[in-house]
Amino acid sequence: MSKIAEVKAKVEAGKSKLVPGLVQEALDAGAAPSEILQAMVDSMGVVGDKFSSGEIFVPEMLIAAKAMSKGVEVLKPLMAGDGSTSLGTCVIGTVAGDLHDIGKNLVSMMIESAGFDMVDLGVDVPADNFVKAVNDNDQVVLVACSGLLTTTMPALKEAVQTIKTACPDVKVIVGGAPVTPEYASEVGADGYAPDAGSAAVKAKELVTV
Ligand code: B1M
Repeated sequence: MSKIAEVKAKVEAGKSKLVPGLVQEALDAGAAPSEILQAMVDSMGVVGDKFSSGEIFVPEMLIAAKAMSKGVEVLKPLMAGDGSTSLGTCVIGTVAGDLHDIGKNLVSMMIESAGFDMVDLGVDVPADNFVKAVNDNDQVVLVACSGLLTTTMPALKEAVQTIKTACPDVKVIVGGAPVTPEYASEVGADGYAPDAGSAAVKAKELVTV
């Protein structure tokens, strides 16, 4: 089994203690950080499918997510930008009622690497807290809202509308598996991205045009 295949298998199995070492071994064997990251994202897809089919339950999903987060910690320094320029501050969070943070953390990492200073509000963030963070921090030019559940799409809409009403000069970007470009524009977001890499590209585009 290749090192990357081992990383993928151990993330799926939720082996938090083994994953960081295996990620390092995959790097030492010459694998690109993006390749290892994609393998771990694929693992979460497998975990989600197993959950949907009733093969595993919430605790197994949770330990797989923890294992992936441990692996991402090893990759983070290799994917972050050099911090030499700043495009301004980006406030990021997962919307109210939603506890999923892996995708949000990857998006945060990539937007940071594009040249933003990040203020991460975590998960389950009420709409007003995004506004408070815009007002409490210097040079906030962008707010990034993540949502992973179809049931929290109304919270995403409320977040975007609350932010745009209170802070009309700040751009808002949204994303997450159930979010579509149509939904993003319907709720009044300035931008949408399907994944972390394109979120960084879109973020830069939104504040530099
Ligand atoms: Co949950 N969960 N979960 N879960 N979970 C999903 C999302 C689900 C699809 C699983 C399934 O049924 N197949 C399903 C949602 C169904 C739906 O609404 N359509 C689901 C469910 C139902 C639930 C619960 C309701 C289960 C229950 O309790 N019965 C519950 C809800 C809790 C809550 O939030 N209130 C729940 C709980 C959990 C855990 C806590 C156990 C755990 C999360 C732990 C954590 O995040 N720290 C968990 C996990 C791990 C998953 C799956 C397996 C993996 C999610 C993940 O991290 N994916 C997930 C199944 C799946 O995704 N296939 C599932 C990897 C990550 C890199 O992808 O987050 O999509 P993703 O992020 C991508 C893009 O979406 C995008 O870029 C990212 C990277 O490229 N993106 C953005 C994300 N945010 C963006 C923002 C942007 C732009 C792009 O701009 C701002």
